[in-house]
Amino acid sequence: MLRKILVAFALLLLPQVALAHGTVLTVYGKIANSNRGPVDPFVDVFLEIQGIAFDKAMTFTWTELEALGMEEMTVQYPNWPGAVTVKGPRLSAVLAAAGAEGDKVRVAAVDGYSYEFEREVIDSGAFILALEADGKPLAMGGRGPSWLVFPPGSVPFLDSKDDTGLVWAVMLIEVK
Ligand SMILES: Nc1nc2c(c(=O)[nH]1)N[C@H]1C(S)=C(S)[C@@H](COP(=O)(O)O)O[C@H]1N2
Ligand SMILES: [Mo]
Repeated sequence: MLRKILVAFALLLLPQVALAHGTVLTVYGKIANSNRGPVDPFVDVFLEIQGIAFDKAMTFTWTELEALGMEEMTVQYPNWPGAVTVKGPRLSAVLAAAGAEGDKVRVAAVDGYSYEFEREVIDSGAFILALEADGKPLAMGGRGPSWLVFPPGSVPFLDSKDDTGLVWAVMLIEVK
């Protein structure tokens, strides 16, 4: 009985362990810091089929993102059922860790959706790369592994009637 409970518990934790130790975010483009080399067509098959190419990049595990400092923020958009409290590092902190040098930042998701922001808008606003929402880690199949969240009105000229630009299932950041 105890063994069954332990096994069930371990299985529940498995996805989190994988996210903790494996890369959940890759930052590439105009960056000064890097911890990996070029796209390898075999290893990096999903980047390859999406036509993503770089010579170097900075990768982050869940744990590394968490270590950049978890900030909490509660936001609500008109098309949401209610307010959501997210927790995660500031996007500015992620960009600083990668030594981002460009003035434009494109945040791209697993499904191919992406949105581009001016660096100064990111740095002067409250842009959180959320790892948790309402106390729960974001899931693959949900809005995970990370979700870019900023309050309505953060981006000039972006209509705040819905949450356009709040990229969920974030996988890549391109600094331009
Ligand atoms: N990964 C991903 N994030 C996304 C989108 C998307 O299609 N894919 N759509 C964006 C848009 S345009 C809006 S309005 C909100 C809500 O869209 P959704 O209902 O498709 O999530 O999520 C934003 N983030
Ligand atoms: Mo949208």
